[in-house]
Amino acid sequence: MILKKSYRQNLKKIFHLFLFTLLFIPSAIAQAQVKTKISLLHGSHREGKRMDADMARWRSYGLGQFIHWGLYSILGGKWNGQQYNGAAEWIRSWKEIPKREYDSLYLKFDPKEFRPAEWAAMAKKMGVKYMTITTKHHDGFCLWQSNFSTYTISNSPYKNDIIDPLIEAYNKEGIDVYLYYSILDWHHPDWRYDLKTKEDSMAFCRYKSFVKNQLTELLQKYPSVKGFWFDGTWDESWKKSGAFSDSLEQYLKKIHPGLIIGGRLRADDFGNRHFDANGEMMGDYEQGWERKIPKTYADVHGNDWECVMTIPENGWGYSQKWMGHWKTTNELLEMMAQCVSLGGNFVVNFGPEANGIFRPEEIKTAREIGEWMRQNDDAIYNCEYAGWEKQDWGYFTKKRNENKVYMIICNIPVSGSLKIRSSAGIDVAKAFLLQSPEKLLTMENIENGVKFIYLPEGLSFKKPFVIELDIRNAKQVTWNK
Ligand code: FHN
Repeated sequence: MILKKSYRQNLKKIFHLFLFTLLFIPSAIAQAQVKTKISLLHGSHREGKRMDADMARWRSYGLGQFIHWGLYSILGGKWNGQQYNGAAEWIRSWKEIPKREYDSLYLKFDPKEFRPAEWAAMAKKMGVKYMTITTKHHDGFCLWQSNFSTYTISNSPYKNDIIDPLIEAYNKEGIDVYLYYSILDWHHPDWRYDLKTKEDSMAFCRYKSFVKNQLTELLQKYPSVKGFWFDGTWDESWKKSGAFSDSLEQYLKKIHPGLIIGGRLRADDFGNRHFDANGEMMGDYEQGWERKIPKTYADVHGNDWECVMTIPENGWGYSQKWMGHWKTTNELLEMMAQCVSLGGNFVVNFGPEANGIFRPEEIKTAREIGEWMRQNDDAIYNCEYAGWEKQDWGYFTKKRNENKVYMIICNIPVSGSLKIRSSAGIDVAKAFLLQSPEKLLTMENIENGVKFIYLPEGLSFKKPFVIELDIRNAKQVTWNK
């Protein structure tokens, strides 16, 4: 009986030990794993955001313009009467089109209607603060007179540099210019998708020198550019070139202080892109938000970020036929509000025709966004995440370093009152429609920072509209990992 009791006690002890192991060891291992950083030579080199003046300027833009223009614009998504179903600028990769024929299109590139000053004036009226132009897309054709390639605008019937007058015109309007550059190059003989042989590695080595030469040339020719927008960095050859991409970024920033480069350029020691093996962002801002927008602030990990958006469903270069759903101006305005409310910039893409003319739908979109911006840009420029709980009527933005929060309203509740819940300790002194600052809106305190703001009776609206809240004790939102 005694033996039996101690046996039972032992069994109990073993069971408790087993339970303890089951419950605590995995979490202890997980904790240890979280804390152990993988040692990387070519991972992220910075903790937190870049805090210099150039980056502060980038952060304040709110709205940008992307332009995809090149040889693909001549075809507009059609070859031999057949419609290509992919993005128009990818048509060269379509099996139907003989590569030699696509690569001869430069002999037809002659944009007689290209008026850089008109492009810049349209962008200015739209309210954009920065513009990114494709200097070389995946097809390899260069819109500038590069000394490192013969596949350039110099050998087209047009002959003249596209990039130089464009930068001049945009800068004249006070708009910063960024240069898109595709690492992937379908035309260059030394481009490789992967490095499987010694020959591949030698060719790709030459290709990397070519890239470095071209980028140096771009910075020397156009010293006012603010940054590069890299693309086409997903192939194995580039992912295996982490050390090179790291040294390239450092070199470019050394020869052009203040230069801004997003997270798409680099690969780490293991070929990870955007974020290194420790989950840290590489580059100056998150560049993964293409045709999608984060839903919450947690989705952007406290990083700077930008969203690039097409007006049609997909397709960046000119397409004779726009496919899928075309976003209305109101949809784009709401997307911009969402981006700025989460601390990001919103960039709308344009794909002009090969002759240099924008399609009517794009001209209309630019005009309508501009009309809205002229009345409401206070809620967009130099604004950030407010840190307030999102409500169904729309989005909060907050002016950086000021006691101003904006409500960008996209849906009015049937009650006609808008609920807000400010962060703890913040008081709302007054609320008014941005369009009529003299008429204060009635507010009702409910509980714990919850308020209702009553809209004037009979208010009707066809576009998002803005309420400004003048607040006390504004706080800077900080991100804790
Ligand atoms: O393949 C390209 C595409 O053509 C376009 O340039 C977009 C713009 O963000 N980037 C690539 C896909 O990520």
